[in-house]
Amino acid sequence: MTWLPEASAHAMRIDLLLAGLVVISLAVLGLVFGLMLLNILRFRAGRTTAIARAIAAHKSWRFEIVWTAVTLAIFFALFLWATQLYVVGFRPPAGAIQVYVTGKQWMWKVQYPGGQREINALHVPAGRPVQLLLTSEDVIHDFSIPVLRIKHDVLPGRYQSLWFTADRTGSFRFYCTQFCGLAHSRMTGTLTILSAADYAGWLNSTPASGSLAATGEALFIRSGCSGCHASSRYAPDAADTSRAPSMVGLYGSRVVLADGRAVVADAAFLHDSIVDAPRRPGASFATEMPSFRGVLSEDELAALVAYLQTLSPTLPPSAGN
Ligand code: HEC
Ligand SMILES: [Cu+2]
Repeated sequence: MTWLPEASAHAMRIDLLLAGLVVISLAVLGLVFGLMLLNILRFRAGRTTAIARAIAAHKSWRFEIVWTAVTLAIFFALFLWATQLYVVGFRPPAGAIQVYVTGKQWMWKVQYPGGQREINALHVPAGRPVQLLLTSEDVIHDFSIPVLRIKHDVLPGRYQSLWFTADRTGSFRFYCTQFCGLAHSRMTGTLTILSAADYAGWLNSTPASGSLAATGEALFIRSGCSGCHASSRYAPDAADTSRAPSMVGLYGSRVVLADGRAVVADAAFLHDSIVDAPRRPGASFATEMPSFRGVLSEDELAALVAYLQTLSPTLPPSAGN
């Protein structure tokens, strides 16, 4: 659709769903108002009531059941169609490029795995899946890229994930779509979709102070994590889990939480565990994990999460999300 630009196959699917909803709603509207009009004309004052009685005698249960069931089936099919699109939006394919996006009154800070940083700008390659890990440093924001038909609330203290594969190059706007204070309306930025070659060139020409994972490794030592957690497959600390669980192989593994739920340790799990360590049932460690809420900034947390992912090298980044 040219009057509503789209930049991904997902956007086209969302538009198709919208068109389907509109068409079916219009059909229902037409049917209801058409029948109303018909009956207004048929039973208008002055016509003999004999016809009315003849028609009323025709009321049948079969007819009632059929039209109720058919309507229900149509709207249930719409529900399944929409649910499927919604669920897909939260399952990034393995190997997606992970980009960390932090909302803050009133700007968007963006960090790339290579260590590049930007403000109110997002560069991505066309044809490759990109996962956004969204969080806020203050109030609730909402990250929306209309041209890709994706948006999600951005909450302080936890990660939300969105993903997309853009399929055309160009520059488009993204927005904060949750009123978040005085300068909310200026909390926008530019999404630039580049060809694979241009993206590689852009990464090279944008200064970065070491990859995100390398920054995270330094932080892991500086913040004291390494005092409790093993983070190397090699001696000396490889198998030492007396003080705390090992970070090796944690990312992408299945973990059981205190409430009995089993979850896959994805980027959001790592982030949320550092902010507030989950109590594992039956865990007995010599130490207790302190909360790092407010101690580490979201930029630092992103670096730590990127680093912890490299400790599961058999998995491509973001697998298992
Ligand atoms: C004083 C020791 C200590 C320090 C320092 C510490 N942790 Fe922990 N951490 C623990 C313990 C103990 C657990 C297990 C909690 C439980 O299951 O009850 C844990 C749990 C975790 C988990 C969840 C893993 C799981 O298997 O449940 C992550 C992720 C984590 N820590 C990362 C970090 C990072 C990153 C840092 C540094 C910023 C850090 N920890 C600092 C002791 C510590
Ligand atoms: Cu905002």
